[in-house]
Amino acid sequence: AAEEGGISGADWMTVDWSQLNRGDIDVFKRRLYAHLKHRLARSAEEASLHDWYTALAHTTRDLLVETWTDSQRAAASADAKRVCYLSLEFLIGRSLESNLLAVGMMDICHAALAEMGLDFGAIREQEPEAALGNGGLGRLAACFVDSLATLGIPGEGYGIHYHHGMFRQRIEDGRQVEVPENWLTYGNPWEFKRPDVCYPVRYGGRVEMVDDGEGHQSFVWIHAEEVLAIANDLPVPGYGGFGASSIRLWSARASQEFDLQDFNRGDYIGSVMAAMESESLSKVLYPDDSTEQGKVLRFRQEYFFVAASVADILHQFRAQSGADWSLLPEKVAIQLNDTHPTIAIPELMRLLIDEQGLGWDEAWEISRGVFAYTNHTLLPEALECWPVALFERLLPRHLQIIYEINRRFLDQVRAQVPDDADLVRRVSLIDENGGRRVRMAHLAVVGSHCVNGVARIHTDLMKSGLFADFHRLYPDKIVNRTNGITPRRWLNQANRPLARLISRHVDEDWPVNLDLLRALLPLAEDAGFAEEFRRAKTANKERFTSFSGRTLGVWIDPGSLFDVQVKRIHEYKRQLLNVLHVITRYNRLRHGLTAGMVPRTVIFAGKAAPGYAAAKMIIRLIHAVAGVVNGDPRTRDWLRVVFVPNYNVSSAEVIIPAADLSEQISTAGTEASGTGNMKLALNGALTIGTRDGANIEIAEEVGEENLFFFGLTAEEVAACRSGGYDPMAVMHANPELAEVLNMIRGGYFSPGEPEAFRPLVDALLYGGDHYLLLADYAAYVATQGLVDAAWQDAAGWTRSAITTVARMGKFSADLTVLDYARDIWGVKATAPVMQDLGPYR
Ligand code: B1N
Repeated sequence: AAEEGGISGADWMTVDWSQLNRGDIDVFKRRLYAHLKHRLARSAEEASLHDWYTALAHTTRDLLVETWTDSQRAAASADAKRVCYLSLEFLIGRSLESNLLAVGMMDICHAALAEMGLDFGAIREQEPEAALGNGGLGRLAACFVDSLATLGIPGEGYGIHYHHGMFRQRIEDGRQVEVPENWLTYGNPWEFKRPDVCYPVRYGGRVEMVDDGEGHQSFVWIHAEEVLAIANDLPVPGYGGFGASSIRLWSARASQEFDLQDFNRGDYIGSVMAAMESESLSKVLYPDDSTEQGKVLRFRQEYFFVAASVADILHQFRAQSGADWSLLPEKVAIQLNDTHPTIAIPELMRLLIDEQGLGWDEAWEISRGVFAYTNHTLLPEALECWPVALFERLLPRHLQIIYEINRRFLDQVRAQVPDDADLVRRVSLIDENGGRRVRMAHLAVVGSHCVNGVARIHTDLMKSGLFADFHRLYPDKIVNRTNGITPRRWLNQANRPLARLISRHVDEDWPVNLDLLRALLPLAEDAGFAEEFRRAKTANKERFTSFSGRTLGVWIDPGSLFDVQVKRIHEYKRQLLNVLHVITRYNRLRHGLTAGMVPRTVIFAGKAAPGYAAAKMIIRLIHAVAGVVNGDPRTRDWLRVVFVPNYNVSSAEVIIPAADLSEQISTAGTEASGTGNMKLALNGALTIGTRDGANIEIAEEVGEENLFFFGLTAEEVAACRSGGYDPMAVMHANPELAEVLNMIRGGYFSPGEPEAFRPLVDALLYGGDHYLLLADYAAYVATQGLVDAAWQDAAGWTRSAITTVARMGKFSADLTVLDYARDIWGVKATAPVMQDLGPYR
């Protein structure tokens, strides 16, 4: 079923047998059989596809372990500085194929399986995704660790070993239904459990002041609860078998199987329940992307993984460098992936002061030298503000430290800018409006030596908006690091037809030096190459088509223009604007206005946060519109709508290579960067988008003539909002728009329940249309007309697509990570590929 994530691709790989060594294939087979027999106790006759997957994963894992342990040892003996990337999310996806490609064993594996009569495509589908993230932020963390590994930068990711990752999305009656995801049911062959790497994490209780009698006071946290954090390591091989990295994921274990006191009182069940409760800490990923729920369990999760990671970092430092804590910033850089791990700042201060006996100033200098913070969103609803009362109850000592950080910081502000009480109120770490709250972003800014945004416009808006006061106080602190994606997974692995074509024409090192794709530029004018490029795209579209036919029962024409919007469903991303365009197009077709139009398939995929009613209603509307449009014999040859359920890394790997048009239509100023925009462009889709996030920088690279910009700029959005925007007037001025809105509002797509979608339209007409869909509607529809015209010029379209691919080198995560490494972390890359990185070295 589609929601099982099963998009298979038979014959996806072709093997060049002449390059293979007979002996290698035989060794591979022997290892595979050995795992099947000794690990699974199965014979080849008995083995299920899943057994083969497990045996194959272990065979592959054996191949990476050597480099993995070597590079860990090398980093340790070089005593090099290392990077710790703290993230509540790592959206890793499947590992079998990427690991085989990294160690260069893909062809041998294919040959071995083929001789054994096994289908790699089918075996690959057995692997459940490691979906330990919501969307872009979590996938970015996974791409960055891939780059650390490939570049040979010492360091790793730290996160949570969620028992249940991102929920599986089922669609029932056109509605999203969330189903728990169970990726660990059959075990995880990739991970190494480390029960010996284990740290206690404490909560609750009170703080006592101790006086040593000589006027020196110190603080003791008498905690009330304790949980153990156990390490699980996922090896991440670098491409080409040089470096390696890992992701250390913590799982929670009760520090006592059961509470002895309860047990002795005769409450056996109660005592075991308490243990279960502490294990709930790593049970489930919060499925909210860009919204903050303020839930106690989330707060506990954040401290849980932070406390374990910081303890581990200090433990390793001590083992390596002894107890001269002033050296810590020379040995470790800790990157905070958004504010989720920000409690690491007071945690490090606490350990240095309370446990190691350092003075405040010394501890503070060390701490600021170690931490850097990445901001990923400006949306107010996503900014973490934890109630002071929650800190008092769970982390009383951390609250004291935050107060002291704040006291010293505000003194400095008053000294720097006298007599500005409002400034002090605005920048304070404590929000005093309504219940008192800790502003985690302010804590992160004050406690870090560097703060970065994730695309140029986003960083500029941080400086002029959210962090304007901080930018005046610390003019050099806020910098830009535009996001990137790993070319290994997002081109070499996901798009084999194009990757093979590229490798025939440019230096085969392109997966570790994406700028080499520039060699494709002259080929954009070459008719023969263009033909091959189109053939690769068609192969990807056919793979998608056979999947959607088999699993969704929607048969689409691979010759139509594939218009793709895949990402979390959110009002600011404006999937609803896309739907307004689809309905407009439908109406024109119904009225016989086909002039200039080309056949299109509009593809959506994405999950809504379970409590986000508007986003769920948009999913329902997409299905309702699909039902009407796909069923109408007058229009079905011209327009189809497909919603692919359960969007995840694996389905992205199939959808993205098939796309012709990439929809990046967020209200300007709202999408911090986007990374799907980069993946789609790298796979040869042309972008229709707003001047938002990384779209702006993509346009600078690929050329505005090769993409379709439309709509208000961020400045115009701000002006429009403050200048009495009247959505109703916009509707009245545009009869086509009025017709579309009336159809949705009047139940055209929901005849059995005419009011079903009214709230969506009412939010636009009477609710202020916060994301300015109506303001951008006319420009969007007109620009979609330009897309049709461009598509009719097949040669011109292909030229633009090739040019786009050739000019996407800037968005390799390798370059992004190198920029962090050089200026923010102060660490060096050691991989031989560094020689090839030319101007970016
Ligand atoms: O981070 C991505 C960006 O490319 C996207 O533009 C941005 O929307 C995304 C709370 C978030 N920002 N904030 C989150 C995720 C989970 C959560 O609980 C916020 N995700 C982003 C990578 O920079």
